[in-house]
Amino acid sequence: MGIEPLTHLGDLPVAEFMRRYWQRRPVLIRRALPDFVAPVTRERLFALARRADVESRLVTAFDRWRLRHGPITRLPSPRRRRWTLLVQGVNLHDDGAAALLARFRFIADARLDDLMVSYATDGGGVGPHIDTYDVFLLQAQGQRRWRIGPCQDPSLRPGLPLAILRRFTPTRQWVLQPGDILYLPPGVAHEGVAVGHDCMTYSIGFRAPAWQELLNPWLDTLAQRWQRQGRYRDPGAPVARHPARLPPALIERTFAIMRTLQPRRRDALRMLLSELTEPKPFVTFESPARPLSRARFAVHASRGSIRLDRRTRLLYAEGWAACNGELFPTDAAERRLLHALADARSLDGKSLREAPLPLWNRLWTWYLAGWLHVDGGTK
Ligand SMILES: [Mn+2]
Repeated sequence: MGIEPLTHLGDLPVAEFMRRYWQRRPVLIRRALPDFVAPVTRERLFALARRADVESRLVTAFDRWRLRHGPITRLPSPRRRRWTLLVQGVNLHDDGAAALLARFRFIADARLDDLMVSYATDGGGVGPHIDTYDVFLLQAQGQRRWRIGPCQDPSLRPGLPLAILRRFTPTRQWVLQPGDILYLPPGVAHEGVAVGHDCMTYSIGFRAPAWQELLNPWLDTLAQRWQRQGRYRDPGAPVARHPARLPPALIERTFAIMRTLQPRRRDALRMLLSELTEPKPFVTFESPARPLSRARFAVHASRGSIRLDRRTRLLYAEGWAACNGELFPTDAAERRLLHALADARSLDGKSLREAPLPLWNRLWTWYLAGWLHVDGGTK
């Protein structure tokens, strides 16, 4: 039931990929996914772009660069050259796309960002640029020419609606065919241009949290949490012979109080879990229309199976876990099953029969919130 992550990209074992290329250098892998069938058709993609809950952009380069944000209800003709449609987070809206992304779970979920699909007509692209993300550029349909090079100068062309590099000196280029993958670590300058019409590229993106983004919410809570009564006192202070000199006792006492703020390892763990499971801004969950009662839920689930919604982010570490931004301590009795659910993103009914009561309660709450679903089982 769970989707097995890839063991190889083409002939390259993923362990070797991680050792040699991940975060280090670009690599082109021909026929990386030999059995690859594109899960998202052009029509499906265009339909997604029309929706208000889907993040999409239309880039045209007819006379000059133009950018429009979604929802995109009218597209140029697929026979017109030099336009491209980009749809973000396709894995959040499409099971086939989510399944494709799951094959890249040889990399930790904490690093996974999303699957973006771009559709382009002949000559279409978004110009030379750099990304802060690791990306697998998987050619899904048609052909695209990628040119890459070192980024010596990150300055951008002024006055454009897109981030396009002022200077781009490509050193390597390839034309990708369906099933080929080009992996790029962050910071490599690149440009992809469709060769012929009906070009579709899937960008499987991996985020690296910026320290600033990650730590800011924690620093804010620290400021709120840190309430302390009282003031500095100095009974018995010596006569100030150098009145402008800061009293050493004031420095010592202040430092002693600041030291009490030292975070513990557990604080880092909790911060990471809640930040990295926070749903993306566009994500909403739908509760079941006619929810099962707590008892019926347990019956259905233990006869069939449960699976996490494709939008749900569930991460765990040590004695803690977080689901969609909600942090909780896990108790020893539920831990094994909860971790199994998080790793496989599904659990069969047989293993659920041993689930302790607190875990059943948790699962039922998640079911009511639309975070997980019950499958199969007889009624
Ligand atoms: Mn890019």
